[in-house]
Amino acid sequence: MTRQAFQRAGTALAAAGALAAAGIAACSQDRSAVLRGQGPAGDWTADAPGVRRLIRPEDLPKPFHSPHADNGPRMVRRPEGAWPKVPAGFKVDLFAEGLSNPRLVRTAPCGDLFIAESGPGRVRLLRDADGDGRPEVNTVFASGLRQPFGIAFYPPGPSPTHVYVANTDSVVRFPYRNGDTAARGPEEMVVADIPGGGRLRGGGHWTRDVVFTRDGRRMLVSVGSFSNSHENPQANEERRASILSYNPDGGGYRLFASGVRNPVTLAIHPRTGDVWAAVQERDGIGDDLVPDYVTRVREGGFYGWPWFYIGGNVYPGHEGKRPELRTKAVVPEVLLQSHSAVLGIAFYNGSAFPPEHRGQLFAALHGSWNRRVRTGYKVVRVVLRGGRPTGEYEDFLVGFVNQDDTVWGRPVGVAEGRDGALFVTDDGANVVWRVSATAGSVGGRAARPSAAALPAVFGKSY
Ligand SMILES: [Ca+2]
Repeated sequence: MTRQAFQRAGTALAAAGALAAAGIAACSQDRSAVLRGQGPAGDWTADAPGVRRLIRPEDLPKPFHSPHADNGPRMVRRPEGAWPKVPAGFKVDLFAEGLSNPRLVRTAPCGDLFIAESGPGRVRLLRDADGDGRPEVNTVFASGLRQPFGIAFYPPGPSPTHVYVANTDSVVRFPYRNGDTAARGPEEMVVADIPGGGRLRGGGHWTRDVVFTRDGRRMLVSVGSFSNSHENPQANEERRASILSYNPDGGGYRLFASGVRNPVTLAIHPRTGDVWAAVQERDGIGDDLVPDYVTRVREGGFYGWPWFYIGGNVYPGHEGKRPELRTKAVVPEVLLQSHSAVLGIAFYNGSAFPPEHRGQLFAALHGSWNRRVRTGYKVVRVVLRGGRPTGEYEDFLVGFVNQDDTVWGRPVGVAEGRDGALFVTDDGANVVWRVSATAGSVGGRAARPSAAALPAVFGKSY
């Protein structure tokens, strides 16, 4: 069977599975309908706004339960009439288009969106000054960067003095004041020796994120592994598959967490101060292994890589190694469909969305390249209760995969705007989407805060 025929067969099987679970789509707004485990209903054909999933460590199959797939998406232009789908009470607008490889997005305290255009090595700034849902200012804040991804405003709070940018191999910063549309001074080196990856250094996970703890005293930098699961002992994995901790000036290095294969993005919970990470897990041992995850990260925690996964499961090829670490491997809190390719995460701290969407975590799933039937290609809501994960996650923004298996959009970054909308970068269509609550929805309100409300919003803790 050719690979394409195999994919078609897989898609047909999945569709049958989805039909068998016919209640799923019809009950997509029914909070009691939760898809458990992985399997046929876990792919894109069962996606719809409101569909919830719960994957537990005991749901994992054995390694090599299915063949390894290599079927990255064939990207196409958005078909006529296609548009991202969101739950009732929300709408999606195209905020900006014509960007170049838009990746991570973060909101400045003044409301400007800072977007890493990793390919061309720059940070773009978008500003919707008049609140009409389109940016009047669209400009380059900084350029000449090296595969930039992470962006952080320092110190935390309403009046940052610097914008930090995580290149693949360093952390740099620029002097900044609210309202600046271009760096007001030259780049300053903060950490010059982050292990780099990707196009410049010939391999390995290349994205680096940077965030500050809520008290502003520590700077956390996430660094993915060089290899899949350290199959080649010669590969240099020093200070990789880790979250590194520094003083904001780049001194005071220490290890914050280890064994986290590819912690693409980090987020600090605005009220609890917990450190959260979105982590991509391993490839090559089947369609339903290893689940990507989103979790609170314990300082000093070891998350298994490369010898173990999702707790003490032994990764094939590492049998008998490091037995003393097996019981120490922390089980992550929210397991996502394997190969979803989780990228951006952001807390929703605003009040424009209906109540059940407040205080929640949104996660962008870039989409699988190594699963027979695609999964990901959507934004999900990680369901929190009182700032803690429940383990469940729910489809929020879907619809980027066509029936013929081509793909027209790939979500990367998510950020809450000052106006309470959710912004999503898409490096498949090279656009930014804006998701807002529609007038008249439960808990909805005018998208733009009144002038009188601005200072309070402005001063909230990011
Ligand atoms: Ca505007």
